[in-house]
Amino acid sequence: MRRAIGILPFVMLAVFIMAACAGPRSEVSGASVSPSTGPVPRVRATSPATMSPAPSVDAAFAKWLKDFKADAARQGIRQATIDRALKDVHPVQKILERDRNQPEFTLTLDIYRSRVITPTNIAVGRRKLAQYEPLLQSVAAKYGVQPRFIVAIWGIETRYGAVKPTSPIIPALATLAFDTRRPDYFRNELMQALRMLDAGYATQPELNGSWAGAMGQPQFMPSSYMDFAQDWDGDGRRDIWENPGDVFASIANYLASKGWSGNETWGRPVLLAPELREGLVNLQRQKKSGCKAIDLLTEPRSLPEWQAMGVRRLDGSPLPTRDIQASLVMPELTNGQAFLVYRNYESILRYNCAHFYALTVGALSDMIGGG
Ligand SMILES: [Ca+2]
Repeated sequence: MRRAIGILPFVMLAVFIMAACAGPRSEVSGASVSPSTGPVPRVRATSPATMSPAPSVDAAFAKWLKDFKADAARQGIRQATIDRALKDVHPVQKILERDRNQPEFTLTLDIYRSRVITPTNIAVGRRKLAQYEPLLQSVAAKYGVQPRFIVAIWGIETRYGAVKPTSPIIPALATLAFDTRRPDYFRNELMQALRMLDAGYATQPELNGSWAGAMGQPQFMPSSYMDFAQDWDGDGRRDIWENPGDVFASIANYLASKGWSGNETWGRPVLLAPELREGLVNLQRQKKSGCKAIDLLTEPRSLPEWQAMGVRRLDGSPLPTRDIQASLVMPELTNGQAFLVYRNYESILRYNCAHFYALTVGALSDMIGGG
């Protein structure tokens, strides 16, 4: 993985995002596999560079797979689907290695953001916004999500659809479900992938994605596909792989279902009084949301309250007087930049539970613009 990092900045970014993830779709990140990387070699590959598993791994996996197949049958998935989907599936050693060796947080927010928000990515985002404006406006009207946010997420996940991850997701999900780190999460995702096949939502050759199973231009996990993907053009298929309307509507529907407010933005960078910076930890929420990044936000307060506590716009001027609830976030703790974020920011964190991701979506959406 580190070898690829040097070659492909986007892969590194995606891996970095992944390291911070905990949300429903965010066990993985977007654009985490470059089209040039190709399918990940299987454990049984004979390449000298590929580690061979101990025989006991194969035996343990075979037992696990037998149990999973029986479970899938009990859950009503047709035997033919199960047999076809899981034929010749083996644990993928490289995926186990990636999952167990996710890199430390070494990027700063500035570096991270500058690698995602390049002049090219901004220019392409603006061009896509113009190219698809009528479609995006229609989607925005239905779901109440501003086009610039849909385009920003699309751009960050798969570079506006240009990146097409090519790892078969069934072996990837089976490997991660068999692994001991997060078996329940990935077992459910594998089951949902089988449901997609059983229902004819996708064919097995179409089920390609990132190394951890995120699919299509919005990088949905199978469970997110089942729950949130949309058939915008009404052709009977929720095509998050190729159909722009389906892609946009699926992203918008996901955000809308996570509480998006179409007449608010995401937040803004701010200046803090020094004592507020030091005392931030005392203001953090006590609840557990399932997303660590959300738990690290402060309890929401009104803008006038934050103003009274010493928060200002970046230029030092007073905050807007608008009656809106905001939380304070400092993703790099006491030394880094501070942001006041609104309700929509949490919706972005539900898409991918990482502050760097959500802040970058916000910043890119501001630069793409368009309301
Ligand atoms: Ca469709």
